[in-house]
Amino acid sequence: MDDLSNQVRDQVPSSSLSLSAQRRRVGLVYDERMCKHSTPNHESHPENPNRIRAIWNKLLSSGITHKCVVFNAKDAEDKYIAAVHTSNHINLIKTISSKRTASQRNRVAAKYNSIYFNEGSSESAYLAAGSVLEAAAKVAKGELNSAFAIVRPPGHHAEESEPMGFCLYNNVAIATRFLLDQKELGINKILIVDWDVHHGNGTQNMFWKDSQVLFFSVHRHDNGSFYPMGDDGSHFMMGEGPGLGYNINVPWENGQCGDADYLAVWDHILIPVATEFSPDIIMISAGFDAAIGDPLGGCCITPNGYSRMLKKLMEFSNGKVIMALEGGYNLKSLANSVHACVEVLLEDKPIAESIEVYPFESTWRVIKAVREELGVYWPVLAEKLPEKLTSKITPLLQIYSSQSDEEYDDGPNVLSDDDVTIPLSKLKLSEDANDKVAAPSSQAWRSELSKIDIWYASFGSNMSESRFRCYIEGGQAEGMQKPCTGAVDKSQPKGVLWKTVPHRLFFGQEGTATWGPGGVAFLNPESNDQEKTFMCLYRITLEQFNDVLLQENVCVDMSSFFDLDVLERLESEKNVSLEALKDGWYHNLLYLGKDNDIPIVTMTCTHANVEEFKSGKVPIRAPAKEYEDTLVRGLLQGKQLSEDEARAYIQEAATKPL
Ligand code: Q9C
Ligand code: ZN
Repeated sequence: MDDLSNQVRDQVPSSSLSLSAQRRRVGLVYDERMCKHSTPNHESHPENPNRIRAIWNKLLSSGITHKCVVFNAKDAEDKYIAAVHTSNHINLIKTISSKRTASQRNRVAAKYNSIYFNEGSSESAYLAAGSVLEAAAKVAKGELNSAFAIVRPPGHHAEESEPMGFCLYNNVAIATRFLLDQKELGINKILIVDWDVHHGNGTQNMFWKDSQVLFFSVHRHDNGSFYPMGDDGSHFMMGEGPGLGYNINVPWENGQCGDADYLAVWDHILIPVATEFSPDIIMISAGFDAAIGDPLGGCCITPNGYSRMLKKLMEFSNGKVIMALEGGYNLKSLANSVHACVEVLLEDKPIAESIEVYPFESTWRVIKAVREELGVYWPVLAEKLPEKLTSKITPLLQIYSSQSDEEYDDGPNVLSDDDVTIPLSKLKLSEDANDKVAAPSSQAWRSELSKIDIWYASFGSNMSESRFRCYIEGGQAEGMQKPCTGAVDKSQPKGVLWKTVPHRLFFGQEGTATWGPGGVAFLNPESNDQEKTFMCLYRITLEQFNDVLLQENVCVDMSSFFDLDVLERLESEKNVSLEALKDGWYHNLLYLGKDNDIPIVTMTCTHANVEEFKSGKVPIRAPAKEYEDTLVRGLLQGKQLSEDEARAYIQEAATKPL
């Protein structure tokens, strides 16, 4: 633990209290010792110590820790762990670090599903469980209003008698059982909300027959083919005996679910049931692997989405909420999401409105199915949802299999391509869905930027016009992993123009999900008179350009955009790197002059990225065949080069040293 955090350890934040007497007391537990659990030979693994470090650094650097009550972890006592785990299991976790050699530990780990152990595993596991328990006890006693336990290893897959899915002890289950067993706390009903992208199988089983614990899990199920595989996460699993009806699963059919989908589940399942159940306290199994950009989840909840989901839960139990970290493997996205949640717990900032998006059709199908099954036990779910509501959908053009669990790379969202495009207009849409992408007040920048035209200069697959138009109109080209949502303003480009620029075209990166092994196109932001790159310019509004940028880059935080200030800076400085999009590979804006007094702008990697390519840190690589073909097609359509010339042009860009 570092100095900064010690300043606020166990202190009432006095300065802030005097400013606003009603500030809520929000606990934060973090302890560097939970970083000791890691893979034995430093093999890379998504569940690694940097996860909680990234969160803690983000909270420290934002200054938010000073508004919270920070406390250190302590070991969970065996007697509390024993209330949900067998003594064999406790024995395994307790002794795994001290009593065995690395190879013995590996052999034990291999007996379990998705588990590793090292010499620090026991200590971390005890601290993770102890932290959640301590946080829960403090909230239950009223010492804190709410708390966030930044812990690892995670817990919700851990079963009574076995570790599983990166989880050793079931931290949330241990704390939940503790709260119910300490009768003097007066807690009789606990709602567990598990929003990790994976089903909380361990927690479900531990409270299967228990009516004091309402376990609610929303997760990818993909018909039983998503981790942890099988039927446990289906909505037919509703509990047993006295616990019947107190287990609610919302199983997604596929990935891609985002804010609109989750909030629809909140509005039409979770919140009505929670109102009826009226919990004394809420535990959140807060995994952030359904967050945008997560390499395992394939879903896209934004920090704002998490804020709104959490806010709705704070209306219950007088806001007594304990959040415990579970999954979440994109460090940026993870840290931003946790930060957004802590802000909500503190209640000192209104939650931003966001653009209105509708759930997928499959989301309504799942919601209806869950309501139908659970309506037997929760009458509020038995009513039929109005057609008017469920017809508001965003089309899911192609159900794609998730990025496989093996694929831990959170690489860029690159251009993908083909000319076989399904335009949004050809899709079966309800009347509403087509014309209703509302632009509420928080999107006020749109009207201003819609008045400015710029030339968007493309050099990659976007040179192919039909492909580029997916980003404007929405739609999906064959071979694309997912449809583009398009821009809010779907009007056609006002002009197309070809130009060459004195910049180096090159191809790099290992590969992409869409194209397999092979590089994608970049433009060296440094100009060089010896070089010549063909560019296809589209005249679009600055508002549309922002929507293209968002689709091209992994966007985690939508707080800043390419606005008029940026445009002004760009004209004088030639280069502006957009911080808000810095996770993407195309967030560096490059000014390429004017045509007809309209600025020409492209997006590429940064100078720093070019250095990484030069040093070999990121590989230079020729494009995959399909990707090359698309570029060639664009050049031919634009009548810039013959096929042979186009191939030679790509060949040279792909092979000449940087
Ligand atoms: N082929 C949590 O998010 N995937 N656990 C294993 C094996 C395991 C995720 C894939 C995913 C576990 C807490
Ligand atoms: Zn997970």
